[in-house]
Amino acid sequence: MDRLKEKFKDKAIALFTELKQTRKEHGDTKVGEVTLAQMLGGMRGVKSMLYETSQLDPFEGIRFRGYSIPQLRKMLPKAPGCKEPLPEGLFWLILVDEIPTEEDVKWVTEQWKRRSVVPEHTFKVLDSLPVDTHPMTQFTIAISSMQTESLFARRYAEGLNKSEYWDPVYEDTMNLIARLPRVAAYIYRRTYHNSDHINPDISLDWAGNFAHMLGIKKPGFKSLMRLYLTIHADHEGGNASAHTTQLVGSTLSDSYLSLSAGMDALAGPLHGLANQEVIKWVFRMIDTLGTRQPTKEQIADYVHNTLAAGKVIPGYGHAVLRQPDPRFMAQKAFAEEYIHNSDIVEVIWKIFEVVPPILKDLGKVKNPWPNVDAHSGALLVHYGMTEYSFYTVLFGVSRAMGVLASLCWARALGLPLERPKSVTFEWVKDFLKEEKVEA
Ligand code: HAX
Repeated sequence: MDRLKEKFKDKAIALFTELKQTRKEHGDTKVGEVTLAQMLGGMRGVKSMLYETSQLDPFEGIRFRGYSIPQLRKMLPKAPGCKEPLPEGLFWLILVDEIPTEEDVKWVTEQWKRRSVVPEHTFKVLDSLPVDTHPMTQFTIAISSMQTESLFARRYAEGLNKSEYWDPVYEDTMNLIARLPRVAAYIYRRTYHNSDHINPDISLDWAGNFAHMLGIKKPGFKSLMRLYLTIHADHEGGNASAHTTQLVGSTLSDSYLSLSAGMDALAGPLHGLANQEVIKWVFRMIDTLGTRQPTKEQIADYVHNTLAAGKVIPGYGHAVLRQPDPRFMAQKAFAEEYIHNSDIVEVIWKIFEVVPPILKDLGKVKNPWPNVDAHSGALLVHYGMTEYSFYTVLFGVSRAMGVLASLCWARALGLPLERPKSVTFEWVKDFLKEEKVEA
């Protein structure tokens, strides 16, 4: 058994035992009340999932196993000559709740290299799709197509003891994460670069090699990818991509099918697709105004027009956060350090000054601040990746680490099939009339 798996097994057995005992002793304890507003309002704040790898505070933002993004930018091991953390280290941390050593991270890099061979039929499946198929659609199809390799599906069909479910889920997870950069780079090169594919560079780390296969050569892009893939990985369990992965996984669908479903959720414009929507909106604004250096007044007018047209301002607002997203702030800090005199970055920073007061004035927006997606596109444009329909795939490659590490935990803890109760509006009206609890 490999060292990460051994460590995971020890921690999982301990937590499984404790969880079982806690449920036995405190199973009837209430952890919250569900109001009608929550039921009709997308279940905001309803505590109904166990999710180990990260937790979101409305004001502090995300903590991965208790560590904030600024802490992790300092503490996680780095590639030689790079100041940004290696995503391999984040994966180790969220899976086994320990800050990895340099040696641990090198080990993950090596493992993912060894496991990175994509089945030939996945490339054939991709090549059979119209080249203008949205990259997120190509991505989910590619992930599903690799399901032929699922060890969990094979071992389950052979008759697997449920105490061992976590083991092939771990193997599928490691294999799948290892292969995603190659799959994503293949989609990028076939869609925008006439299928002029670039072979992997096995001397590089996971994110560095991904940057290399994408073919973006501007210095600093590898550093950006390391940061980008670290900070997008996880955002506790209730967000749509994490929750979908967990829900589908709870049926004992394997890592491939669960992740593919999670990526379908990420592809919605209120979730991960917002990163493409932001830059699309900014490009349109620049075109409409006829300048790459709009004034704050011009931006404010454009924002008012967008709202008047019944649209949202992409990249602003959040279902949980009530402060500027620390993932936005980390990208801003990166730009302040490495990017100077970029019109597109300057526009993003002006929008950051202009939009919050306007959204606050609407009186209904609970969080007027930018989220992760408000900044990422400008960084990518700066390094030369202007094909914004691809941006959510980058998010997806990163998000796979969080949701799949959590899937390992879900199987190790024996979490059951998810099956909440739904009611009809007729039931709601009867309930309110009689204030009677459903039998
Ligand atoms: N622009 C305009 N109106 C907004 C808004 C925005 N950015 N954010 C919220 N609102 C509106 C809502 O549409 C809602 O209006 P109605 O009552 O008329 O329906 C009202 O304000 C209250 O919404 P809320 O409670 O503040 O926000 P929700 O929890 O319902 O929704 C969203 C959270 C992220 C979906 C929302 O803020 C939004 O649509 N933002 C723009 C899209 C976006 O950036 N999505 C990415 C979010 C982060 C993420 O998942 N990244 O992957």
